[in-house]
Amino acid sequence: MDRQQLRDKFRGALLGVAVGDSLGAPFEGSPGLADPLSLPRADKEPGQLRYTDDTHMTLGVADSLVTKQGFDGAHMAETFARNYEEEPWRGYGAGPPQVFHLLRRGIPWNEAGRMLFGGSGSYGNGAAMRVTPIALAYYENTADMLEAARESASITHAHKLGIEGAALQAIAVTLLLREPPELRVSGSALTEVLITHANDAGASIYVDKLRSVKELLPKAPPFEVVSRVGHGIEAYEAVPAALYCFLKHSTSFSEAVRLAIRLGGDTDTIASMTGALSGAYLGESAIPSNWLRGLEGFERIRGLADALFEIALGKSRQRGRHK
Ligand code: R7I
Ligand code: MG
Ligand code: MG
Repeated sequence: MDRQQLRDKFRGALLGVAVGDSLGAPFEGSPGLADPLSLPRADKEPGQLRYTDDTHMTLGVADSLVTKQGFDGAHMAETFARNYEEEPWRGYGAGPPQVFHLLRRGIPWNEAGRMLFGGSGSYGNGAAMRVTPIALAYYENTADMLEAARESASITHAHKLGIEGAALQAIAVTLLLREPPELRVSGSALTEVLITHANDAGASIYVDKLRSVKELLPKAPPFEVVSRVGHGIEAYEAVPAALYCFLKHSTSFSEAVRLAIRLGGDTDTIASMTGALSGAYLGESAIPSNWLRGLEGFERIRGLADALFEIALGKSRQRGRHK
């Protein structure tokens, strides 16, 4: 794959997060399954598509990776807390602000997340929804990527299911970055890789849900996914649901994101994770230009994708030298 195509995929993944989030946000919590929704037109004013916490936290991950040229837990936690304090109205889940409060009381970044939900940590989808920049920066090295994905997740989502949701989403993004879109991804093969990962991690609920995704994919209509997989705020529902939406329409960014929104439930987050997968596979060039034009922070997000691309290339050169 040439450099230009790979950079297009990096941009597509990060812009995909923000576009899916912004388009899905007005429908968060809707029952879904209704008649096809007419999505807001975004071709009027730049900035009309406003993103939520999903993108806000993703940009925090990206900023921290770029500043530190890799994962630094204390720095990333501080970045999250500061961003939240500046823009607390982005629609955050209940857990992360509690973690930020604990951090401000001096609790270390790698302990605060574990103190939530009676000491079990959160299994919300908030770590998976923001993991894309980790997948980008470490896209060539699965072991390093998984370590960074898991540690970054644990800052706010220390429950094993919160962490493994982030790991699964990150693996899917890296595999799709490496895949040239002309080659038509095999949904069944990609889902199998994720099932193996979930199995190895001992996360059986993901194994079950991913098996359902695989079974449901060839069938029509797609909405059985809501009853079998779910569309909720839990990572073990939202991550497999996003994979389903992407695979169901793997050659069309807009169809995949529209399906995620039509499923209802946690629409901004599922559409955002669907957008990350589709963008990583098809590239920025596959995202409708009116959506990109309307996106809040478009230039900044694209610039961060380019900075992550440079980090990834730097890591690749370093690995080459050490071989
Ligand atoms: O995961 P999180 O950051 O929320 C992300 C969601 C996305 O939809 C965003 O768009 C935004 O709207 O919020 O926030 P958390 O509070 O960590 O997790 C989300 C919810 O999952 C919690 O508020 C709980 O309702 C539930 N939850 C749990 N419930 C019981 N026991 C998460 N972990 C637990 C648990 O261990
Ligand atoms: Mg949100
Ligand atoms: Mg959401």
